[in-house]
Amino acid sequence: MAKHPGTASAPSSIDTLIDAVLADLEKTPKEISSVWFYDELGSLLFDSICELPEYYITRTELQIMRTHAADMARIIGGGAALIELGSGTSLKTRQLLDHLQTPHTYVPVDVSRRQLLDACRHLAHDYPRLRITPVCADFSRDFKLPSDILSARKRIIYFPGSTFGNFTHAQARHLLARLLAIIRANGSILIGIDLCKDIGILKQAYDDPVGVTAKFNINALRHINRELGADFELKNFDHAALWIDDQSRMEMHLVSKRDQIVHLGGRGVRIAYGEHLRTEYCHKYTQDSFEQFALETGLVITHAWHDPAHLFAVLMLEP
Ligand code: AVJ
Repeated sequence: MAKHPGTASAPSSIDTLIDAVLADLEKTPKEISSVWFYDELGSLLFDSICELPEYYITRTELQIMRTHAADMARIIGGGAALIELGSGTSLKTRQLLDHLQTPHTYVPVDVSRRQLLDACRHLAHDYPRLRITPVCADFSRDFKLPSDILSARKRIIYFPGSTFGNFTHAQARHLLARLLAIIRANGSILIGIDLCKDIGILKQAYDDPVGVTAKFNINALRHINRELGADFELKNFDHAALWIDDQSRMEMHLVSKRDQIVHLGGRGVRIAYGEHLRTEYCHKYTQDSFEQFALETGLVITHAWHDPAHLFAVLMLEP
């Protein structure tokens, strides 16, 4: 496979990224990893998506936390280490921190160092007695936890945002197994799950009439062009949001509007008229289907909190 003209001895990180994108474009259907959504513009576009009336997820989960965080905190009890996966601005976490009895420590885990340190600075000001141990890591891969976590009475993994749905079932099983190893015998996992619902609602949530989600999706190509020197013509792609019933998931795609060749890393990649590039999948569960899934990993649902319309659920899982 063509290499970016990196150093002769070892491929640069650009080489590695180019090879990963080329490998994704060799799949059937072609894929573009959703990690390319989140450059600065992509993060702003996602913040705008969260404000859209059609994108119910963020506001619904926040409402569940506002309504039930005291109950969740009572069940968690004092002296727990709270480990949050993909912590972002830690907005939802504040609902828990406001009610947790003397938490042992808070461990926000996020891949964005800037966002992580920014959130920690604000939290340290607002919760002066809270011990905060940030971990800059991609939680979808193995990551090291600070040693003092092991001395906490119990470990709680907080995994909000329905991000769990962005993993395939095989990846999700592997992730749950890794989380089980972290919480061990007496810990818990508090996880946000987007529930199955009317497909029309889902289609609107992932293909809003104003076109913000379309811009968010297509921006991934702009990000690749800028970072890796590719030449995707953004106007040659349409956004599409599809419901894949047998997988119980929404998929976001970019659809080629013509026969075209995209150049990347010295390679030409042919993309045919009408060909799809899959950029994200978002699995939707019923509580029963998720329960079955968790049981296979040795976890049971001990508590469930929903919004009144049952659009979304926050579930407490225990070994
Ligand atoms: C932030 C990954 C949970 O999958 O619903 C929003 C991203 N994609 N609109 C999701 C997203 C399209 C969102 N996650």
